[in-house]
Amino acid sequence: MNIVFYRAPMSSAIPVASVLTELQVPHQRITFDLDAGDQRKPAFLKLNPNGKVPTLLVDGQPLFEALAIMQWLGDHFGVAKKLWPADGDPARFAALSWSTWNYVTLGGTLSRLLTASSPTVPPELHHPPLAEAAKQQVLELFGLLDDRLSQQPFMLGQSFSLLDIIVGSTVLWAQVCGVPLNGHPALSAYAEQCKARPSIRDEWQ
Ligand SMILES: N[C@@H](CCC(=O)N[C@@H](CS)C(=O)NCC(=O)O)C(=O)O
Repeated sequence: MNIVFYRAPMSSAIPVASVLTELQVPHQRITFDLDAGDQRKPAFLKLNPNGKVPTLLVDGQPLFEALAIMQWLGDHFGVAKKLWPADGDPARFAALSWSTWNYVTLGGTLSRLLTASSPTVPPELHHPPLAEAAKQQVLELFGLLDDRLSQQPFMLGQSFSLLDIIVGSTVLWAQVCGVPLNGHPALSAYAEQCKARPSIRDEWQ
């Protein structure tokens, strides 16, 4: 199987890079300079009309959206390594639910926080009350993770899985965006553990 991975430093491609490393999937990496507009070149837009990384090319077939890519990598390479539950495994529903929650619910709320306050967004779009409300919502969602992780060390139970790369990477990103973890001790300890995992650590340097 021939896999080409389009990425950019400090981007949404980070967790996908960690998953590829964790699973030791042979692939070719192509690093885009997003400021130079590599992602808008016509040949790439034919693969992903959104002009975004991450994008994977699997035997010539494009696959985009980080969540879809990681769920596919989990199914294809993660099950044999016991890092992703197969269909029929009791942990499968939790893996699908929490990985989707990570992008849609937690990621969506984090994205509202960034739009309302990030220095990378034009100041005329900033909205301090909206930013504060979104930050409080992220903290509430962190509460759900903290509850789960105070009962078990990893998102799926006793052992590390790809779900921890998915959720751990978003928690680390939220920290970069200024959301504190100190009110959530189990989540805080979990974030440290994720940060120390070589497949995650190496992508954040
Ligand atoms: N929902 C997409 C988001 C991808 C995305 O926004 N990628 C950004 C980098 S973080 C990008 O490629 N931006 C280039 C551009 O918008 O021109 C995913 O999860 O894969």
